[in-house]
Amino acid sequence: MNITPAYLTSCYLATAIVMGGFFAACEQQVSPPEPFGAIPGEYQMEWQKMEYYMFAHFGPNTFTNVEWGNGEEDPNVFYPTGLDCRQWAATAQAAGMTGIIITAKHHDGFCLWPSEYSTHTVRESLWKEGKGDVLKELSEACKEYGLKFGVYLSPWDQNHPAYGTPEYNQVFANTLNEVLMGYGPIFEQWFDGANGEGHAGKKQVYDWDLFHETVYRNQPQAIIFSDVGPGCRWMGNEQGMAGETNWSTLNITGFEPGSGAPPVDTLNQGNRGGEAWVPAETDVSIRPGWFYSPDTDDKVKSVEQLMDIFYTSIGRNSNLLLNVPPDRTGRIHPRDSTRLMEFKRLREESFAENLAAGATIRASAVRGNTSAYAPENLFNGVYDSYWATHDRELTASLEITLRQKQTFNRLLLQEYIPLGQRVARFAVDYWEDGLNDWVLLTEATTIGYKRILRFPMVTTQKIRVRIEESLACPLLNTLEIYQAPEFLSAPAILRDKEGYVTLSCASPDPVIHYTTDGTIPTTA
Ligand code: FUL
Repeated sequence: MNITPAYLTSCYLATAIVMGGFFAACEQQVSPPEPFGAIPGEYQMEWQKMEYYMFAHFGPNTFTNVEWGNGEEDPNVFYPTGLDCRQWAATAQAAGMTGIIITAKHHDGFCLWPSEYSTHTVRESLWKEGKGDVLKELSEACKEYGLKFGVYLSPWDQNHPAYGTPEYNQVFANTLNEVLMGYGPIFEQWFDGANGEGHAGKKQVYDWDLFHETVYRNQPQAIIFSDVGPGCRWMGNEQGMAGETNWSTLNITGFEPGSGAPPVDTLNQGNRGGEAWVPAETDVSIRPGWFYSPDTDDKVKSVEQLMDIFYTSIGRNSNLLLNVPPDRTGRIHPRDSTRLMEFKRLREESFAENLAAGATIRASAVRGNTSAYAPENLFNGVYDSYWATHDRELTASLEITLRQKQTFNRLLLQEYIPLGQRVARFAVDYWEDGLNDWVLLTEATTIGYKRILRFPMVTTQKIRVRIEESLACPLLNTLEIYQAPEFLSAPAILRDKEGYVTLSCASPDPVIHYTTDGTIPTTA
């Protein structure tokens, strides 16, 4: 066929609504989209795909019923009667987690390994006659169970005599060095921002450059967590609620972890078009406290609470670091492990069958009108293939026709973030046969690595995703639809200063019935 410029133009016009089979006749060479703004590094991408991993707070506080030990505890209080790190790893693996991060040293300064740079360690305890090493046991167990291993080391140290003096920074760097050299590979280095007084009543000015340089020298692939990254960021609360709007980009110049961090709502939402790629990590505990206490055995979060947390973390462009504190025997308590398995089962039931499989899809625009960027790429399960629009096309829509009418209540979308986070606002409509028209189903802002929208059950054969605002041409690589079991989460009842009462429920599944005159509500 003789392809003339006029022919290409007519192809372009004709594909204003793109039909799959049309590409073959009109394939053109088209350049891939340019990266937009800050983009993730290779290790940040690997980290993002880990999604869900375990936090293990363990140390003297496990035995003393306190959350913050003061560093004056007798090392002998640390006495797990049957430490079994393989049980932690087996539990994490069975729960569907991808790694474990342990509190190698919390604010009390107690080291779970026999550190050369401290006199407050497992070596000073009677546990295993001073010959024990929790980091060794856990790092080996993680390898055995195919999990990644990470460490939390608190710079705040209420035990070390040098804390509060310039020498302490080098002591802490040596401590880090020892852990990172001795127990790697380390996928994440967790830096707590807490900066309190040492036992001599002094505060420390931390040398973050020295600490970061020590991490990267030993473990170049490690993702450094802190309030402001640089690898990933605290998302501003410990309740498991990442922002509805959640940018993985953050302005970091002039900020520091701890009191010098950006406001918590900025950490919660990130900065639109922010200068650095610092994605959110949601850290939350399965119990009311971070450390084990027998007082909280009956307060392990319910499976519904965990499921809500799943949707407000992983479902909102954040990784989930779920704390499951080992108990005084040195094992994960059966209450917690049972709950983890129930949570896993509910996730499996919720995402059992992708109802978008076998659907047909049309896009309002396709980059270069080529199959390389066709909307079918949303369905092929290949991470690196995506649908894209032309550079100048910042709004677009996708129309999905399912194989048959389906009933569903979840929509999962993924942006192709290796080229930057772009989508700022979008809406989803469903086709209502009775009205012969589209009806708005839900609206949201950011997508990022993964966004899962919850809405009440709807039955339809067609949905439409409208991208209403994007910082650069949108790139999406996954669209899935599910019918998840409906569940109740505890209703929240709020009354403001004016006496205005709001009834809400984290899960959109239940329908709330109420009266305003004190009578018992009915479904009417
Ligand atoms: C906080 C600490 O003070 C808590 O004890 C806990 O370790 C939490 C994950 O980080 O800043």
